[in-house]
Amino acid sequence: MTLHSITDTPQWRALVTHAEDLKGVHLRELFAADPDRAERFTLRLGSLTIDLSKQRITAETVRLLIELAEAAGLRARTEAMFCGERINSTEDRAVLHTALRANSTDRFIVAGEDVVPEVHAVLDKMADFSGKVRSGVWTGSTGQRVRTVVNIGIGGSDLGPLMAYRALTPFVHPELEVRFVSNVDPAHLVDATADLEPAETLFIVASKTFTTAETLNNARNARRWLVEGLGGDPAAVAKHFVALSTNAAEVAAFGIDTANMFEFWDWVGGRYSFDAAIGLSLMIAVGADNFGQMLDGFRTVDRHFLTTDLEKNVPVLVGLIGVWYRNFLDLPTHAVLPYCQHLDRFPAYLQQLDMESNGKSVRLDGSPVDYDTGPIVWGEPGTNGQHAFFQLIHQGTTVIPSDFIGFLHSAYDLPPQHELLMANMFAQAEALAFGKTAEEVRAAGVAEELVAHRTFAGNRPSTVILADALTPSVLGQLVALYEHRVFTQGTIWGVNSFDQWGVELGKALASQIAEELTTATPNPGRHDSSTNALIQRFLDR
Ligand code: G6Q
Repeated sequence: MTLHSITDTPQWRALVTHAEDLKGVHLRELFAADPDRAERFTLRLGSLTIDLSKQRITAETVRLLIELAEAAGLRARTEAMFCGERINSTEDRAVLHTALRANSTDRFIVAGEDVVPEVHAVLDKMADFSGKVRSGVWTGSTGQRVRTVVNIGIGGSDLGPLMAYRALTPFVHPELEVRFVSNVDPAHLVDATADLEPAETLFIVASKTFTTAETLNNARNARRWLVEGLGGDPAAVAKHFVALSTNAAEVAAFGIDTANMFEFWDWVGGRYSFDAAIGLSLMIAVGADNFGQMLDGFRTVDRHFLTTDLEKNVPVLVGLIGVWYRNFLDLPTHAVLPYCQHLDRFPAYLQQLDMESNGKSVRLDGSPVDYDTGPIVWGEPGTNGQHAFFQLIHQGTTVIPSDFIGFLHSAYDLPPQHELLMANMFAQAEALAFGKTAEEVRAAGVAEELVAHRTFAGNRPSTVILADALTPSVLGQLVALYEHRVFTQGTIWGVNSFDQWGVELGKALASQIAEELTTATPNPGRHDSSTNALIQRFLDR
């Protein structure tokens, strides 16, 4: 049975009409018409304050978007996710990353079994191991304590822990460092280990499937580096390698004792997995208490998302505003601009979360969509971006809805730099929304021939997210907010946000050519003339 397209619904059509009405309306007019606009469109969720007032929306826009969400069955699909239904239909899996941050009294059922006890058993095992590494009780094969942890993983087994480790830098154990190796480019592993002592190094091989070529190749070469560096005894591996995986057989085949394996489950997607075992490097760095506070932050937002009316539901509202821009105002990209150096990898993390989840062209039943789906997500921390691509955000021909994320307090006391940072953030959001008219430019005494160049149209929308400080809990809240935003949008678009066949394709594609390159036996019958020439050029090197 082919599903009706969401574009056929009266709710969608009402939004098309509404967009026509609102297209010519400037944020200057919306603010002038409603002195309470900032208050009206500012929401609170846990420790987060979310100011949506500089979005190109009215109360009517929100009302119509919520009707669309209801027509798309958002409430029912949310409940289905939390109830452990197999909503990842193309892989026939439940989607229960929310169970990873459950309280021990919560129940999350997969195939008739409550998974919370298992989740807590793994968290306890992680806490025990992390504590031993942090205190020096866990030593390497020569009895020396671990100084550096190297996480070897890619995609979902890299971006989450890497982003969170950097975000929580002030919470990291002063005598420990975590490095992340993901790329199969030998430079990544070689550079990351160049100045390390094998005796003081712990490798964490993070791979849900334990079959990912990049990770296994890096892990094999890391093992060689370790064993050679420790006098050639392979027994050293047991004290220097642990695994994070769902695949015990492959972990054992690699030579890691499964007693040193931290398990997760097929109902956790890679990009949703750093609050489970994939976060082990993070837990070692910041300790189990901070990790637990991060999980509390996630849970705060999960509960809000599951139980709050759509009208006041923050992930739902920010998700719907994204749909509004993508489908009704035809804006193809979304920028995430943290004014916080510790969130420097947050945009990259969100790129995977969002683009891998909603970068889809068919609906759940396999029929093609007749509307746009996931936007291009990108960004960099401010103020750096201001000196680079912000020019296009201010004056380019593509309007880019942006999220500004900032904190009232810095982790470091270095006056007046934090004030300056935040002043920039507030000023950017203000300038994007209100712009500068030609009259204002002239009034400032600008020469007539420069007036057009120095005029800013404004009406460029943004969300401002503020929190007191970037604590573990706040980080969990932020990530969960974006996770459920992505879910909301995927539900409106009727796509499966939990598969990634494009990634699987990438994994398969390279293997044929890799064989030709490593064995120096080209197989021209397999490829086009361009690919054959490239392969030959490589083999002739
Ligand atoms: C995430 C994706 C993908 C995956 C990597 C690594 O949702 O599935 O990014 O995380 O391809 O896979 P493994 O963890 O299995 O090595």
